[in-house]
Amino acid sequence: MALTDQPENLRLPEANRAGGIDQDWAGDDQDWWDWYVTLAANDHDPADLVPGPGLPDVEPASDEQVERELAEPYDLDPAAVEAFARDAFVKVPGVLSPAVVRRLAERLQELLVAEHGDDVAGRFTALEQMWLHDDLMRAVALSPRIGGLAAALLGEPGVRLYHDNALSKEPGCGRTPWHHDAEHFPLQTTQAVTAWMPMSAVPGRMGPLSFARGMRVLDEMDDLAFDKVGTTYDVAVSQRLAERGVPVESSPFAIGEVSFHSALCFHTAGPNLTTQPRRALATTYFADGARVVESPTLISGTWREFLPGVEPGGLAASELNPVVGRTSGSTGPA
Ligand SMILES: O=C(O)CCC(=O)C(=O)O
Repeated sequence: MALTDQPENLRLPEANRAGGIDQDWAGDDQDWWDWYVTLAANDHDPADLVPGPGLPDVEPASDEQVERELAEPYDLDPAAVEAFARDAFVKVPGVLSPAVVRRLAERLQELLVAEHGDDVAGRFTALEQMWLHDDLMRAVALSPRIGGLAAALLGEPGVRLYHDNALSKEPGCGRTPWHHDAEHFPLQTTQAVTAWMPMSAVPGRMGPLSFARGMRVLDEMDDLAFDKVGTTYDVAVSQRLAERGVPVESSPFAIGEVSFHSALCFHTAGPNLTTQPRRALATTYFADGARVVESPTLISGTWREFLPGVEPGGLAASELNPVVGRTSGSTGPA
């Protein structure tokens, strides 16, 4: 406890400890994740780690094969579009081949170790804006296949890239707190979607992304206050979902399966109780034409890096936000 008797969270940058959430995040993206996972309630310290599934047991694709696959359109079942509109998320099978997953997973391993080293047990390590300096990661972030799926699911003629992310839940890392992304993205639209692309199969013990079913779940949560210090928001969302009987989809991911969740989707992830890092590439897209909100909060983290030169209220269309998905006509970057 601080002298004021207010609870403290030492993972918050000092500049963010006083006041509420209406302030700019003062740390970097990794600081944000190190703080964010402290907002999740965990019953006990993760123990008894078991081996994970390993990487796909195939030869990795060549870089050319990765680029080719990610450039090809995916034949989306119209039922998936309906499911997304109703449920706020959908899991789409076979978006990436096992060989492509393997190649991307190997590259991601190199990038993560270069940035964070290998003494990371129990942490949630992240990377963002990889596409600016890595050709394979650029093929993912600017992928007409993934961007096209995002545009089709949102029903938008064009979607722009917000950012790419690597999300590595290291062995023994606890839960990801319940949240929805509309408060993470400082955008005046909820027409935004994140493609969560696991870099292996993700069994239940590894912490697959889990989703509360329903596009209007936010209506049930409107009165709950975000807690920037402790776990009360995470606990309150979890209790409210149970009280209101909101179904939660918490199933394993197969190799190559990709989930798409709306900015309105409440989601969480379990702890990683395996000895293998639970890794995913997550790319977020939003409707072309969206503007930045007037007052971004610290929950939006390092948003200025993703929208350089764009001020609050401005059009979210910097040079780092190309149109990468279209529902008709060209599917390439604008
Ligand atoms: O990977 C995780 O555990 C959380 C990811 C997440 O919340 C997101 O991609 O929106």
